[in-house]
Amino acid sequence: MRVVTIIPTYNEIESLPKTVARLRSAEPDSDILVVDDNSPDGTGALADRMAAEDAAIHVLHREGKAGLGAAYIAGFRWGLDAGYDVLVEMDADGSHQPEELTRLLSALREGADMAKGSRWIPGGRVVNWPIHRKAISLAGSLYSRLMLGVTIRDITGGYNAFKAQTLRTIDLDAVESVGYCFQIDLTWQTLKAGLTVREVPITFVEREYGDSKMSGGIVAESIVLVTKWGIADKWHRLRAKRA
Ligand SMILES: Nc1nc2c(ncn2[C@@H]2O[C@H](COP(=O)(O)OP(=O)(O)O)[C@@H](O)[C@H]2O)c(=O)[nH]1
Ligand SMILES: [Mg+2]
Repeated sequence: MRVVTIIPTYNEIESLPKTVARLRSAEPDSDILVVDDNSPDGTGALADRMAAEDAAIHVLHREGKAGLGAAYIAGFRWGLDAGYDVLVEMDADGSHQPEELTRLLSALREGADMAKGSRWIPGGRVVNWPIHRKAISLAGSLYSRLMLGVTIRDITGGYNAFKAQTLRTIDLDAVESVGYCFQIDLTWQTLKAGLTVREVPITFVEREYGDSKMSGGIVAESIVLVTKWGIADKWHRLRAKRA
């Protein structure tokens, strides 16, 4: 299995080297693609220096901050073109433990089409998260379960591994979300394609350095899109029943 771990960055100059070093030692067979949106703090230039010293590290530079979803889509296209068998999503800020990647990869080996790191199944947990972030995360997953009729406990989670075939099957052009709703979007597209998503327990640790890019707009986008997808899905089911 040729694996590439995609790390999107926006102002992660303190966190990125720590995350990359941990990933290189925990999972030496995984290549790394940093997707930087022209971070004002120089994260992109730092990533270039790391790439110059380590052939497993690659960097994709984008013009400006265009959201997590857009950064990952660009990273997926790069990874698919380069012929990787597995593509992994990982935050730069240390929230996703590189040492736990092996669990996600095992789930794919055991047959899952997408492995989803989950904070909200037995064995999963969050460390140092303020109560309002826990509430947003749990409410987001609950609302998605109700609207979309899925069983996933942590649908907004961003520590995911995909077989290349999964990303080829779902239409990346159809992914509409810009912000973190992207994670719900990808999971929903995978399930709708009839593929299997397996949740794997992870420990999510809140960042020590830098700032979260979470915003009210990101939450609003998720509510609007999940509601829209849920209504469309119920409508299709109703029509299928009548036909
Ligand atoms: N390239 C890129 N990366 C982003 C963008 N927004 C967030 N990220 C990265 O996505 C990851 C998760 O973001 P973070 O702000 O930590 O979200 P939180 O953990 O939900 O608070 C981090 O590695 C960020 O640097 C963006 O617009 N472009
Ligand atoms: Mg974070």
